[in-house]
Amino acid sequence: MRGIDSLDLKNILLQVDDQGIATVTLNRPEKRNALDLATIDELVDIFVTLPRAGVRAVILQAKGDHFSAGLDLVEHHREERSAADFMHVCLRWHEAFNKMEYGGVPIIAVLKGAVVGGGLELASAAHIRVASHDTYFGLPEGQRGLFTGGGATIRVADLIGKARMIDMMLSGRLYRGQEAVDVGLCQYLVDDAEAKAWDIARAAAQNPPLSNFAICSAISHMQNMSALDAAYAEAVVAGVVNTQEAAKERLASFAKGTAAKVKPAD
Ligand code: 1HE
Repeated sequence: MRGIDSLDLKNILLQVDDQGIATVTLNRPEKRNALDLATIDELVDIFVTLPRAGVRAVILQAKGDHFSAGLDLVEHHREERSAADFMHVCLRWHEAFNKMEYGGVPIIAVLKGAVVGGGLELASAAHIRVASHDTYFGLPEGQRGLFTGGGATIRVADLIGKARMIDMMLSGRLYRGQEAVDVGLCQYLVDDAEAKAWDIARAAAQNPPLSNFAICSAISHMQNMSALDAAYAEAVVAGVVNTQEAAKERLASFAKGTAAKVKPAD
């Protein structure tokens, strides 16, 4: 696929199958997939490239027992960054995560173990989060003498509300299990998160790419707009998507009565 083979990746593994489903695997398990700047650079490169390469869906996962321990604290300590340096680090994180959230390709995160700090910020940039029973979520920035810098004030607050986010940061509270689903940190809690993520990715990949593009970019953009502007933008997007060639056959089969009905299986 276009551009994928030329990517220079060291901390992340990337594969694309014959259905156009990409697997992006964080590969620093010995550092609990802590996010150093090189990894963030690789995420930027990957998520600039995948949508343009025609990928239909992405599985975001990690090697080892933990999804991600967040900011590479050892690198951060070693580099003795100035405020300006770290501001630029954060801007790079935002570049990566915005490319994910607004890129128009469904990203399904497979979560396990620690999903903490910047690891939760990364997971929050995916469109769907699937957790296993050992997954736990935290924002330990306060306890480390830090603050979120990878978009948690936007995305985590959006998922769980500001009161819960503030509580997590002040008290070090961790969420896991059904409670994590109930507060909105993940949408699925299953025994086999990878298998579930693949089921979702394969289902999403059946939708026309233009529909998925709208679902995985327009909704996020519209959340940033006034209701009036969002309604206008929605009409424009629907004008383009709902008249696409790829929808015609599906609509024809519905009109003939041969399309699948929208009903629970049992
Ligand atoms: C790391 C990191 C890291 C592990 N940066 N190297 N995030 C945190 O505060 C979470 C910090 N990490 C932990 O609490 C624990 O490591 C875990 C609970 C995730 C895993 O525990 P465990 O017992 O399996 O592993 P470990 O023995 O603690 O760590 C194994 C190695 O990974 C060790 O390196 P080694 O060279 O001594 O073997 C650790 O140093 C390394 N490691 N986590 C660097 N985070 C944009 S702003 C975002 C701000 C934040 O993300 S703050 C939250 C930071």
